[in-house]
Amino acid sequence: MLIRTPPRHLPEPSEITPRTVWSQRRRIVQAAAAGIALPAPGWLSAQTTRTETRPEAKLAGKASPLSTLGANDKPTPYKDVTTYNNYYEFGLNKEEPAVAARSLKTRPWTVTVEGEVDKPRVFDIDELLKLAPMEERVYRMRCVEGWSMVVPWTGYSMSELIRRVQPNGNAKYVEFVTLNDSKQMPGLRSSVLNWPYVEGLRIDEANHPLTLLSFGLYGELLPNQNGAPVRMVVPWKYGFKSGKSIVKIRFVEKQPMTAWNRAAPQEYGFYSNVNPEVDHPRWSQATERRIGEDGFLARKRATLMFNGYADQVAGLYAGMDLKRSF
Ligand SMILES: Nc1nc2c(c(=O)[nH]1)N[C@H]1C(S)=C(S)[C@@H](COP(=O)(O)O)O[C@H]1N2
Ligand SMILES: [Mo]
Repeated sequence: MLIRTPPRHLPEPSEITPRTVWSQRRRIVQAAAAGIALPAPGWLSAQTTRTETRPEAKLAGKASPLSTLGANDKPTPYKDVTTYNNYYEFGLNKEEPAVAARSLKTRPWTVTVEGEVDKPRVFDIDELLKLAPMEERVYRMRCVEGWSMVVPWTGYSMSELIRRVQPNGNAKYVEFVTLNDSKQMPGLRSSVLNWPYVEGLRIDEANHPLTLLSFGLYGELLPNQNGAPVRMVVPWKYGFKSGKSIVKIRFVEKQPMTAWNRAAPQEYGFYSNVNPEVDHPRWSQATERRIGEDGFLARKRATLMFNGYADQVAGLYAGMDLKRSF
C-alpha cells in the first residue's frame, strides 16, 4: 500500500529495524568476532525457520468446491506466499514481516466478539479452531498495488462464527481489529496508519460463503507473517480488506471507519472490490503481475471483475454505482 504524501514523521526504514533482525545481526557479528562459521546468507529466510527451528503444525482441511480456479491459476509457491508480505505492524518492506513477526506470540490468544449481537463471547483460539470443520479454499488474492497470488487457505466461512453469536437487527456492518501491541510489533512506531489496523465489511459481505476466517495455509497453521493465529480472507476485494492477527470482531450499526479509508479516503474506499474498470487515482487497476510466475518483463495478466468471483458476489452490489462506492 502506498499513500500520496508520506507523513513527515514517517521514520526511515532503518529506524524501524525490528529487534529480532537487530539481535540476529548482533549474533552474526558476535559469531564472526569469535571466528564461528555461520550457514550461508539464506539462513535468515522464513523457509529456514520453518524447517529448522519452528515447524508449523499441520492443519488439514477438506477440499472445498468454493476453490474455483481458472485454467491459468496455480498455487503460488509457499516460499513466495511466506516471504513477500504486507504486514505494516512488522515493517513496510515486503521481506520484513517474515523475519520481524517471528517473535509474535500467538498463544494464549483470544478473539472478542461484541457489539450488536445477542450472544457476545470471548473465544479462545483453540475453541475457534474447533468451531466448524476446516476446509481448504484455494483463492486468487489481488493486492491494490497490482500484484496477485493464488493461496491454498485453511479455514471456514465467517458465517459459521456469525450465526453462533446471533447478530441483532442493528448489526449492519462488521469490524475486524488486529492486535495492537507495540512491544511485539515494531511497525507501530510508524505513523503511516492509525493503529490498530481496522477493516470492515457489510454484514451480508461478511456472511457470504466465500468470506473465510483462516487459520492456515498450505496445510499448516498460518505463519506469523501471514496473520497468525487467525485472519480474514475476502478474495473478491483488494488484499488490505483481509485483516491479519484478529483480536476483536465488532458488530455495528454504522459503516466503520477503516484504517486505510482514514489514511487516504480519496484512494481507498470502504468497499474496495477488485474492479479493473475503476483505477486507483495514481495507477491503473486493469492488469496484475502474478507473484512467482510473471517476471517483470512478462506481459501482465488482465485483472478480472471482482477478482474472478463475479458469478458468486456481483449480486451483493446490484444497483450500486461501483465508481462512487469504490
Ligand atoms: N493487520 C494487517 N493486516 C493486513 C495488512 C497489514 O499491513 N496489517 N496488509 C494487508 C495487505 S495490503 C495485503 S495485500 C494482505 C497481504 O496478505 P499476505 O501477506 O498473507 O499475502 O494483508 C492485508 N492485511
Ligand atoms: Mo495489499
